[in-house]
Amino acid sequence: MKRVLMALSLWGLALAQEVHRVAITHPGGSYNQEVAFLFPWVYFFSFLVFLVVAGALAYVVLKFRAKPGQEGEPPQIHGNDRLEVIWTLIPLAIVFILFGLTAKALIQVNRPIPGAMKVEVTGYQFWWDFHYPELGLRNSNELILPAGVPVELEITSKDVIHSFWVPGLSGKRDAIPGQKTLLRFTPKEPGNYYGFCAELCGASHSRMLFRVLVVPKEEFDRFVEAAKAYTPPVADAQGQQVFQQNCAACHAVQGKMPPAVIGPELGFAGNRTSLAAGIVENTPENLKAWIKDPTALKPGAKMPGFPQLSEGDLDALVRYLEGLKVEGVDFKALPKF
Ligand code: HEC
Ligand SMILES: [Cu+2]
Repeated sequence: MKRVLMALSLWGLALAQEVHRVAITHPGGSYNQEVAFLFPWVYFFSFLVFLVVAGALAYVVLKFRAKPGQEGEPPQIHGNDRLEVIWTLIPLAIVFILFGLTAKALIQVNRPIPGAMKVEVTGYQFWWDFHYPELGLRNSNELILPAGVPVELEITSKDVIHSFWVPGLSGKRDAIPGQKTLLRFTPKEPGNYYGFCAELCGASHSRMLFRVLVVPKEEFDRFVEAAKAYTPPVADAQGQQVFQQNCAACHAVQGKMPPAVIGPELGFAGNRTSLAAGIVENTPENLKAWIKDPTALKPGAKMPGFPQLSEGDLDALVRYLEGLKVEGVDFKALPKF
């Protein structure tokens, strides 16, 4: 009884948590619109094949079953040329139709889009870096994109093989060290899309998530303008000092690409909807817990814990980090996909 109650309360807890809507068929962008177009065709032919095969089986079983009073072997049938030609040609036609439709979709999703915005995506154990070379901006773990504008992602890795996957927007692409793979799509529907690392990459592979924030074009432009003119605000002077002493060796707060990268960019930490590569909501409590002991949230994370910092220093640090943001944009209200 106790066990049942415990299982039920765990289940309730899971329900109360945010439900991840990982919709592969959600046509949130051009790539998934192609995929969503293919799905009904594949289902239609699968269902047709099932009906014909199951129907033929049922027919044969009924028609040729042993009847009362029947003795010995029934008459034997050895082949039927016309039938054999038919059941070869029809499946062949189905394969060709599916091949044609798939080839069309593949060509469509891989076609270069003129005027696409470039973003360099780099995978690290266990987080993602997003650099906009044309804009001179950088953000980590949350890729901000304007709705209706085509993008070209140049994906790579700095350590092991990862894989970039946003089910609501596009297919997967491997992130391979020393190699660039391209992924192109046009995000259409504004939203907060869940992203995943889809290649086993170490102890916290399952916690190597991220978000893609698709925002209306005007909001994106406003963000870019403010981000270009960004000087990291100092919401708490003591917090800034603690940061300089303990964190600045690994983290930058300028929103730009530093020459050597160790940890995620924290320039727009206050604008983030999530923390630590999309694993928890961006709240002061979660931020504090992360700084104290990152590996409690993410085993194997390559950031040391800071249990030695006093409560006062930690709170000041959190106020400083949450203050690192550009004003006038709100990403937390975006619907989640
Ligand atoms: C030795 C380098 C190093 C130091 C020092 C360091 N970090 Fe980190 N930090 C990292 C790495 C690496 C990650 C990414 C971990 C992961 O997600 O797997 C990270 C992640 C984070 C994140 C989550 C980032 C995100 O995009 O959500 C925050 C917040 C953070 N660090 C804050 C701090 C603060 C505050 C300090 C100082 C008290 C600090 N870090 C010190 C390397 C470091
Ligand atoms: Cu990974």
